Amino acid sequence: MKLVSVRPRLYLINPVNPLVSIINVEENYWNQFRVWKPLSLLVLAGLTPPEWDVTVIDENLKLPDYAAMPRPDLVGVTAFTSQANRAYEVAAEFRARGVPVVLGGIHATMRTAEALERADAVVIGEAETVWAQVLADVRSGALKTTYTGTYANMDTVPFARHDLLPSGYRFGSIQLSRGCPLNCSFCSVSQFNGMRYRHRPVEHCVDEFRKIKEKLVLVVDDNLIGTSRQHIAHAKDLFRAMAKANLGKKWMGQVTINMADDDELLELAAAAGCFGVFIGFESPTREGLDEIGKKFNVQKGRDMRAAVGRIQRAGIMVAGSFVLGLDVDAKGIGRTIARAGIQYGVDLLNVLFMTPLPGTRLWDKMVAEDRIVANQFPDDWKYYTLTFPVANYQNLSWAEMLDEMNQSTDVFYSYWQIARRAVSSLVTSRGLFRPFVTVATNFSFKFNGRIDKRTYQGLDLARGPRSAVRRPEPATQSLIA
Ligand code: B12
Ligand code: SF4
Repeated sequence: MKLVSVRPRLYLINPVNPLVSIINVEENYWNQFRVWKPLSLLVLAGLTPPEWDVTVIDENLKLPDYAAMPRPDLVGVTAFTSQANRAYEVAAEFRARGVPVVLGGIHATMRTAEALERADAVVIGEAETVWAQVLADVRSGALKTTYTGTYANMDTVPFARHDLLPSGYRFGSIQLSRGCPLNCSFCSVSQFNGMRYRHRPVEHCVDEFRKIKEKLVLVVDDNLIGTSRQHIAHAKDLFRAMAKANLGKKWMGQVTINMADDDELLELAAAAGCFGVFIGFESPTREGLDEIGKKFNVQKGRDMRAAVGRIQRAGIMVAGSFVLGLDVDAKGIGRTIARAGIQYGVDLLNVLFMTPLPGTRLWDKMVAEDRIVANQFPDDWKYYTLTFPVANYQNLSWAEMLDEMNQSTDVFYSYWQIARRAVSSLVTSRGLFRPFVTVATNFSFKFNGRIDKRTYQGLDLARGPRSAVRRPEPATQSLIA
């Protein structure tokens, strides 16, 4: 049926994960320092022609009463895998009222058939090349079931509509590049955005930064500096332009450890407003890195502690991320990871369970080996937050996985370690901002660990393997210095 409204109404919805809210402020005061704006829908809104009346809804802030809201003409729902079943509930609610629903984003792309059973249309891949067509087809009453977006030309990525969400977010967000060549086994970025870095023009980046109201910004790029000399040169140009524009923002981003190798890069990043970086160390052992395929981290002669120290001396805090539950991981890995985090000197430790997400190399391997245990889909997608065990792990039962996770939190986030980190960042930083952020985020992670422990009590451990298929002799583990 054709849409005759002159100003059709579009709702763009970011569904909440029912188990783990990204920003559970009621249960953990410190989480308010980690409240970021969802970017995909703001970009989609930027791609939407002006005749559409667009409302962006983030269920993480508050669950709306959709029935009490004006009936939209079209609903677009995004979802990471962990949000998929809530996305389907939202879709069902609107479809029951006769409103067409389009699903898009990483999960709908990787599980298109599943999404198509629950929506009128699915946008596969990046939306820049197809969204205008979807809207035109809705208007002419000729919506197709699938639209496949190709990798966007980064000159055509619109400015995100930062004005569309209410205030209340501690962090604004922005994307300056897409893609990653490293293709780690558990990650879907190389599959979804491609193995080549695509950069937005530097002047677009600077101009869009200016449009963000929040003083703190999350740069969502998967690796802001890249891995080759050419990428680093681009990053320097970008940081120079940002510093020159005097944006008055403090931002954090994701990088690889090679950032520490270039003093000029570090200085420029700090001058551009960088106060923190998130680095995927992934595993404290060489065998773990081999398993994941992140050989980049095992470069000869790399001293992780010295590298982290160099970044911190530039005034930039370092959050380290590790994966727990690799095939080479055995009992004691939780403490080993915590000790590696302490030894490297990171300001923050983020430990996640190895989780086969659809579309990754790990998913293909675990499906082939019949190791996926939480497999009642779509309902079980809610466990795919990387904070629940979902598969059959080689050397650890589910109860042991939870125990290892709790141990890593208890060791790294003991009050003594938090106090030690606060003092160390006071001594090495140029001002109070970094020490404050260190303490706030440390408490956020510490108390989220407690919430997780409670959530685990609701997990049906009997579903998981009680004892894992242990290998006769766990391989000797060589720790990365
Ligand atoms: C920023 C980010 C976060 C932020 C989210 C902030 C927020 N409020 O949204 C935070 C830190 C909170 C986060 C959390 C998690 N994240 Co995260 N995150 C990202 C990251 C780095 C960037 C996302 C982004 O903003 N991209 C920029 C936008 C513009 O791109 P996009 O989302 O792809 O959107 C485009 C298209 O997909 C499409 N599209 C998207 N939605 C829709 C909807 C419609 C209707 C249409 C038509 C099109 C469309 O159009 C957009 C323009 O082309 C991605 C990696 C990546 N490169 O995307 C990982 C990523 C999305 N995260 C991932 C994961 C696993 C998680 C966690 C589950 C675990 C974790 N890492 O801690 C949690 C979620 C916890 C929970 N409770 O559910 C995975 C998801 C994989 C999957 N299959 O689900 C990713 C892909 C990274 C990876 N390693 O694989 N994340
Ligand atoms: S985990 Fe990071 S480095 Fe590895 S493929 Fe994903 S984005 Fe790239």
